[in-house]
Amino acid sequence: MATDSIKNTIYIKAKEHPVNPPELYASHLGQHFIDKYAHISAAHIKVVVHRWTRMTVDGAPHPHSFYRDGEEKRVVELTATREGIDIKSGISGLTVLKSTGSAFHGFVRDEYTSLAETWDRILSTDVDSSWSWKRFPSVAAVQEGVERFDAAWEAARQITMKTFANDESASVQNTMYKMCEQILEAVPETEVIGYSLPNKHYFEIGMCSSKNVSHKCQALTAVSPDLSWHKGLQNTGKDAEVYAPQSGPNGLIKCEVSRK
Ligand code: AZA
Repeated sequence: MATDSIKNTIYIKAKEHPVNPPELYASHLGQHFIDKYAHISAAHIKVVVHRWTRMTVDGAPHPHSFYRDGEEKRVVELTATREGIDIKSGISGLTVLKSTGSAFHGFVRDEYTSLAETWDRILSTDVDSSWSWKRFPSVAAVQEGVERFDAAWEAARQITMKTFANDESASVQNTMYKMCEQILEAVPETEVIGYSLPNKHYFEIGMCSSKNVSHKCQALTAVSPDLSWHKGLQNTGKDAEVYAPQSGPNGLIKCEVSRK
């Protein structure tokens, strides 16, 4: 098919069908290609929903004005075939940070290890989360009980934020596993939950002058110099108040948890 015809089809189907929830719109679109063209065996659809939140003006919701309240997206990836419709829903780009309640210790230490153990650190990431649904036999099956999609998105978002905030995190791995378990429990029609979380580090300025000097730390002194040279300023451990966000490389931690 010409991509131009595909583009036209996307517009026309958006006019003919509701675009919310995105899972239903993607199903209509995907099924169309399978039904209409005998030579097409699979249609892959990706829908990205941006945030537009209604403005509050003079204390009242404005009738026609909106703002982009963050770069978080709601994402649907769908494959339609003659065997059925496979849907993966998700969230991407939800940036979160907690200032304490996160540790990382007890990991393998050997001649390749330079990372100091920590019992208290800043934890920050850009959440990329997905939940894959059991196969739907038809668009009608997607349509029936269609409110499941918004409910699952709300639940996944709430579970992600509540667990991130309240968990005394032993590691990114442990916290993300807890999120997956809860989404599987909350949304019975899902089969696989996935997270992909970059570990966005914020280091105390001065940590390289503390007793736990690591090779990695020494390499970062250009970015995070000790502040004690200035009138003996202390900024490590209990005195830490000023932190420097680190650029890459950093860990990208992924998991998938399924029922089986
Ligand atoms: N998991 C964490 O939570 N923090 C880390 C890791 C890890 O695998 N590696 N460095 N810091």
